Amino acid sequence: MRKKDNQKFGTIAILGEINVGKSTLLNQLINKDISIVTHKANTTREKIKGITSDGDTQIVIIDTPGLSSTSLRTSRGFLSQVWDALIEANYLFLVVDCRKPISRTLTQFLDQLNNSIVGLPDAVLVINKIDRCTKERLLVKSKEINDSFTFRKTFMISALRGYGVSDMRSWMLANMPQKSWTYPKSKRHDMTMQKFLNEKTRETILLRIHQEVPYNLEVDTYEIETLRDGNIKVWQSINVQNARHRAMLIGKSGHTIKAISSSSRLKIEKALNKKVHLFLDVKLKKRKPVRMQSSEGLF
Ligand SMILES: Nc1nc2c(ncn2[C@@H]2O[C@H](COP(=O)(O)OP(=O)(O)OP(=O)(O)O)[C@@H](O)[C@H]2O)c(=O)[nH]1
Ligand SMILES: [Mg+2]
Repeated sequence: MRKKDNQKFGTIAILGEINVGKSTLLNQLINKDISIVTHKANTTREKIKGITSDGDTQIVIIDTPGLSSTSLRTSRGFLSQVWDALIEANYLFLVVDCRKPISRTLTQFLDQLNNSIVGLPDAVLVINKIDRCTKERLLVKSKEINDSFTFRKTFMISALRGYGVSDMRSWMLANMPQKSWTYPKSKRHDMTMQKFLNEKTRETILLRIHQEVPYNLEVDTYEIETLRDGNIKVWQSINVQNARHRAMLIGKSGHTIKAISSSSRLKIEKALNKKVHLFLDVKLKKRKPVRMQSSEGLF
């Protein structure tokens, strides 16, 4: 680790509506694919921390589940994820998709931030997907959002293609407070191996299944065995709540589950750089209904 006197350390919470590219941005900023990315809504279900250390500065970046009208109003789990991330953070990076008009959900969220009685981190606006918008559109979008909330800075980027990301990284490095690092330099994320494996298979399912993927689907890695040669055996169950979803995931003569298994295995092998034996089964597991909150606000 660097000499403590010179160290800078800070935390950034990435927030925004579903599907705007928050997880793609996290992966770009830490230069590693830890948060799963798909074209489907609600891909990120729990907050994920990435860590980047550069020179004297260490930054923790928190990816969060996407804001939506339902998540803002009804999901206690979601609210606590957002709340925790905001409390921890020195900066809030609000990501928007340049193609999308400002939604009611975003306006409500910005109002809640504006009216918050709790001290909030400085906000930075990140207009993403600039590879899909004209310059004129970007300027209109920037003005529109800057009129409804005070941002310390606005970035226009393409998280997918990496445009504008190095400027953003330089700004982040220059704006972190003087503070000792929390993690060793080599640490890149806070995920356990089990969670990483769960997420890789969940990503494969989201990308493979063309029908609506059951929202309550969970992947559970219940055993990992390291072999003498360093390779691993992994046992996972995909838990679903009704027989129709189970049949959909297994497919005719087990074709779908075989395809999911082989695709997920290849991804895990590539990420871990070792050979993996993956055993998957699909379980019907009824869970107790989660108690939902009514329209209680975040702040
Ligand atoms: N064209 C383009 N697509 C992008 C860009 N950034 C992300 N995407 C795509 O947008 C989709 C959603 O990306 P994610 O990173 O999963 O979005 P998210 O905000 O984390 O989504 P949730 O976790 O569901 O809230 C994926 O298909 C990405 O490849 C970008 O800069 N340009
Ligand atoms: Mg995400």
